[in-house]
Amino acid sequence: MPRVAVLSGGVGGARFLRGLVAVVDPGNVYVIANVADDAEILGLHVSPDLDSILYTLAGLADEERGWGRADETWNALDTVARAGGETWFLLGDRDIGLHLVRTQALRAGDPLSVVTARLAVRFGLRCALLPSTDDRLRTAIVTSPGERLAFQEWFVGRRHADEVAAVHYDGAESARALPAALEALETADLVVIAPSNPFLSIHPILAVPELRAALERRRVPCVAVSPLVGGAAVKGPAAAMFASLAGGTTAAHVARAYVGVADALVVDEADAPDAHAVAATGIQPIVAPTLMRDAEAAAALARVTLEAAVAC
Ligand code: FO1
Repeated sequence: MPRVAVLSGGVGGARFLRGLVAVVDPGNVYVIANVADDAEILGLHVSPDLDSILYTLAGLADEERGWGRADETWNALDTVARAGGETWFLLGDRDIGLHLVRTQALRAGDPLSVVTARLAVRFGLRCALLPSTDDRLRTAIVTSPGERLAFQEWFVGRRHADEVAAVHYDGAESARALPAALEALETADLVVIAPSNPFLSIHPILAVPELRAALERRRVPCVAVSPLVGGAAVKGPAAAMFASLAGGTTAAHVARAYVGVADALVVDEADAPDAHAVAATGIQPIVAPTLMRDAEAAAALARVTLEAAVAC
């Protein structure tokens, strides 16, 4: 069984991981997750990408909303509203329980990776869930008029409506990679970049110098999966960000976001006409259905990704 290290953001990455752990031994899967979306909301430390992965792999995610728990209730938030607190970022009752435990542990001095490992065990995960760093790393968005916003202020507060002129990863330069994440990259038989937004989920991981260096000196294949289908995002602002930051939304634009780190890019059948342009970037195109409509489709995509590595 191959050891697989996966760089992942939230919802798209989580769905891909559900497929992956169905086709390889979860004990051989090491998820290196984005933490640059993390935010302090109502005094609680929220880690959206870690939690999307945790909830999805535990079978507890709200599939339709794409974040938070299924069967959620909002009593705590109703009380927050009544008490005059901030309610722009929706925290459900079930979700809050997790943030309470995480926040208490962080305040007591536990690193995020230690808390996350404990939560992963408690929620029955069999793969390793590794924050990319234990240090403070935060995405900031510069909008086209030049306004600088904290990530969640732009994403949730403004519903990612403002055009993005630049993205900053505050703290990345001095952030130390999580040693277990480095080890996962160094001992993997294969590295996968999940179908996540490169600008919001994958580049903040690669902005940690030790992680980028580990990926650049790897001797094993790295296969990325495109988050765009026919130039559009399945969910979220990826296509709009490719348009404003990379000048287009074709599969070749996605490939260019991964030059130097990926050997192959899995693109959707809708993007087959762009395969030559992907190849021209030096990254091998692999054409396959990439929409993860259900668990079977996600498992099939994981299989294609593993097979692509053999062909690299
Ligand atoms: N996304 C929203 O669009 N609105 C919300 O109110 C919201 C609340 C929320 C609470 C907990 C959590 O883990 C995630 C939440 N998200 C919400 C999603 C999240 O902020 C974004 O999807 C990611 O950060 C982008 O990857």
